[in-house]
Amino acid sequence: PQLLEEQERLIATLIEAHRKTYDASYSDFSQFRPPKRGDGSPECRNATNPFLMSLLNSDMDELPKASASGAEAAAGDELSMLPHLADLVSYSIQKVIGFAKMIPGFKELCTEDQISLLKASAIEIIILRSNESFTMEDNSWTCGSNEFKYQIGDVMQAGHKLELLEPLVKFQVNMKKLDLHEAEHVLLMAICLFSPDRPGVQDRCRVEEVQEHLTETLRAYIACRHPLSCKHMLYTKMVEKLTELRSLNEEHSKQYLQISQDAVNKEDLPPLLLEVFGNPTA
Ligand code: 0VQ
Repeated sequence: PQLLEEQERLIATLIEAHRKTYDASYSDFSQFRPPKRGDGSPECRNATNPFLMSLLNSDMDELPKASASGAEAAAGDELSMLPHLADLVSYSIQKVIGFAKMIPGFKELCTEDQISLLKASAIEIIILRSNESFTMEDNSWTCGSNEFKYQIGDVMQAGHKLELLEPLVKFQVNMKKLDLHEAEHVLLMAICLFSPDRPGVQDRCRVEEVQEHLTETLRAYIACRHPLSCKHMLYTKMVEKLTELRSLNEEHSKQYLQISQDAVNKEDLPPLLLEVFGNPTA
């Protein structure tokens, strides 16, 4: 197969849409509430035994007052990265919405279907687009300075657990290894968005039509643009990534529900996040 002129235009539109909505200088990140990382102090590392810690570290043989010990500081460190990461994800959702609106066929859907597709795919598209900042050098998402370098431990300090983070990092590494062209990267995000089997979608046929057009364009692109040596099975591997994203999405939903219930400061979660991922107190 060869790339039709119309498919070339579609790819150009998607690349343009992504460039307009993904700022690779990450200059907006300083506007989010600041990241707060554990200070690495003994109290912090041993947050589960603050009283034992303080007795072992002093000559006194009396229990310290709860407020004077590391108990509160340590407890206060829980979910310390949540405000920053919640702002980053809320910002990312806004960018994903901007990207979606520029995909041919999205605006033609009714608003209800647009909402259903975005709600269901937002975290998956965020996981995909975040691969651009992910580096296999130290398995981190590096978004400029050290302040905006995110490692597993940072996402754990937002309340997430290894059940999500371990497969998430594996996913990022395997995505990186696919070494996708920008055209393939943006097509995969668009294909992910136009999944007809998401909950609540009314006009499944319209969504499926657009998705098939996107997948046909991806197959044609790989067939004629990707070097012979590495296009072997690439399309299949990309489709497998969509399956992995579903399971990451499911685990994220579970952990997000727990985080949103644990969060003492309800302001930690911006309104857009509550609308997209759910508001347990609503
Ligand atoms: C940071 C997005 C982009 C870039 C870097 C994100 C990064 C996740 C899923 C584990 C964040 C989840 C956050 C929340 O669950 C909570 F509550 F913890 F804050 C939220 F907000 F959803 F509710 C990164 C984080 C996550 C997924 C992938 C990557 C690292 C820059 O490329 C770009 O949009």
